[in-house]
Amino acid sequence: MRKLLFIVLAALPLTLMAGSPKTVTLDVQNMTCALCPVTVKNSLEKVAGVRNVKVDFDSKTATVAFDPDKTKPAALTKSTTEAGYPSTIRK
Ligand SMILES: [Cu+2]
Repeated sequence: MRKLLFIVLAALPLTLMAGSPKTVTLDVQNMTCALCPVTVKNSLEKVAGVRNVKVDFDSKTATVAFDPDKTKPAALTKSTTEAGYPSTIRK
């Protein structure tokens, strides 16, 4: 029991230190109607490590906050592309 407590306490700082989220903006193609952003958002939220997605239909962009330890921007563009919306990372 004591040992378990020690393990929990020892692991705590690691969780706190785990990569702070990064944010990228994607330029998304093929969004032609009001429902498209929903599909794009869903496809991005499926990716493990994604924390928050905001899709803007007017500017045809998706802003994605993600955990860099769990995923990378290439996985995000791949996911929207597979959903039918090729995207590129805005630099
Ligand atoms: Cu649509």
